[in-house]
Amino acid sequence: MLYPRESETREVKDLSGIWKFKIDKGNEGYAKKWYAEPLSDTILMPVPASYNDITQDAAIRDHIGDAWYEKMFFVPVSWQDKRIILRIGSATHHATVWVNGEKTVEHKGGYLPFEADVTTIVRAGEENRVTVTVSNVLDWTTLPPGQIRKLEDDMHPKGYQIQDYFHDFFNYSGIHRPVRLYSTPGTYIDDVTVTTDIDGTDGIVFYDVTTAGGNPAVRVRFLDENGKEVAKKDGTSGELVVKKARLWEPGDGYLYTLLIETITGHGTVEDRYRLPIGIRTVRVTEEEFLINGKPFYFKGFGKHEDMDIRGKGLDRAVIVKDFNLLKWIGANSFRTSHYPYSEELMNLADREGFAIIDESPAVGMNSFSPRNPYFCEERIHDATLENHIQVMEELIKRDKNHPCVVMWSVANEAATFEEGAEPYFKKVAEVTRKLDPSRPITIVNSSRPDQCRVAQFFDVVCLNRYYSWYFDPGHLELIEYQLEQELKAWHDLIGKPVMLTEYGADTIDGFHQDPPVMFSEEYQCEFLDQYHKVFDELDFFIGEHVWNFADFATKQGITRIIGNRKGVFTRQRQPKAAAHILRKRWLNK
Ligand code: GCB
Repeated sequence: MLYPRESETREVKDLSGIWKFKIDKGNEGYAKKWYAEPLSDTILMPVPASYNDITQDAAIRDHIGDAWYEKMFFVPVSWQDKRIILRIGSATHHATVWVNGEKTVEHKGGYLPFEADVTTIVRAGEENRVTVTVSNVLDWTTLPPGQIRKLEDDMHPKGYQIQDYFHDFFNYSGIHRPVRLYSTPGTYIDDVTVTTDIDGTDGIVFYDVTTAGGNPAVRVRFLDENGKEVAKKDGTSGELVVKKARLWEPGDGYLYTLLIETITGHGTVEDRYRLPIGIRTVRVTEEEFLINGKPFYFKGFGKHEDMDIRGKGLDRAVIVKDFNLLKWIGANSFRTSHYPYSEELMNLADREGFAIIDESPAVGMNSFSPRNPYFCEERIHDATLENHIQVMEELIKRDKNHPCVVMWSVANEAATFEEGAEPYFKKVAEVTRKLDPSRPITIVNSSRPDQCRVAQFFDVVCLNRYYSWYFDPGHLELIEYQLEQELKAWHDLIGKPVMLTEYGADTIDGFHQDPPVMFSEEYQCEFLDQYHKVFDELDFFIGEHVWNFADFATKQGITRIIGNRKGVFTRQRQPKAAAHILRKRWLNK
């Protein structure tokens, strides 16, 4: 799926801004056809943003159900003869979109884009109305899963219900990424898939373009960063050879441009699209993760899209600041825990040269108890698997051409020790590999090595471990002993490289205790040092992602002190003491 980019033949109009908004308290909007007329009794709401923290109203923050958005917009007169697409970067978790009262698209899944062809619905040169309904309800088929639970005891008023979800971040909702209109010619470039290889000093670029709305001839040109043409070819697919290619690598995000053109019978260019391309390879051996044939060691974090006020809404100031902090601290990579991040962020990661483990929103799939399994008819079942496959398809369709994506993660901390998890993840792994044979795949695991039933389907063992936090809290002296044993056991059993995708300790900035005590800055520092001692001894160990980059919002609960505080930075991006420890380590590693 192409990211909307302007060109000589395409225009983009951003509908971000202040929209009208209301929550549907009585769950009556669909039945009463709120989309048919302009919405009434609305408040103002920024787009993109989560709606939860924008007002002073706890009922809006904690609303379960539909929220309605509306915006009036003009379609430029010059688009009269164009194909016109309405595209939503993401709406969390389920959206229905109407234009001028007509239903155009529905989408399930809160973290991926979707679009509708509105050519025949919008009126160029006149005012049009877009209405978007966003639901934040999770069930056993959604990723992440959840359930609405009625509390029907005498402690709760009649009809009282809550939404359970099993992931550790706040269920922010709303239109989280930009809403855009874009135009293309009637015959247009629909998609392109690019993979790259290296042959000596040459870069090899394989491309495959699909067009729609006609059967035009296709021409591609390959340009370097100065706009100089370094290769070209005619045809919808083929191989380009770039002599003495400058490779994309972590820390040096060099990007070429694949300029794709469709040509009509008369030789005129009809459509034109420019795709940034990094030439690089990724391979995994039994002990190493190789980028461009060189061993790569992951230094970085599990992150979140999360910030005061805007919640999970895209904020360019925040993402640029985060990249600056990542560079400052000496990180070279991160994981999009626990869902696909914005396309705008992915574009920046290409440019800034960060390696990304790109994760699906399959999180919170861990067991209630061994006797109450998660992978069973009542919970994670065939319909969940079907949706999981659909999400992997959409994710790979969106992110397949990003050089920054070096590995797909199909899930975080699922109950991989359960019997039902085995066929489930075997299938997810098979499909993911087929969708993209060019990248390694992983599942982020928290099971014990002798109990996990799925690690063999994946290329890298990614582990989340909390020794001296959730296990033996306060016993920093046990980390070395416990961790070393476990990491070796994983490698002996699976014979694949191992990395830690989470290790961390909640730390309230400004709390000090020496000798270290849990929640103090000293504890976080000592905790990390102990883990690092072990990492540095193991040949098959390929990386460290601290949990988490920054403090982030969670649902309320007795173990969360206004959110999860395992950040190395505060939620406002100020460094805790541990940031300096990591900086010293990573800049020298
Ligand atoms: C985990 C989860 C992550 C949590 C973290 C924690 O294992 O993968 O989503 O936030 O632990 O802090 O408990």
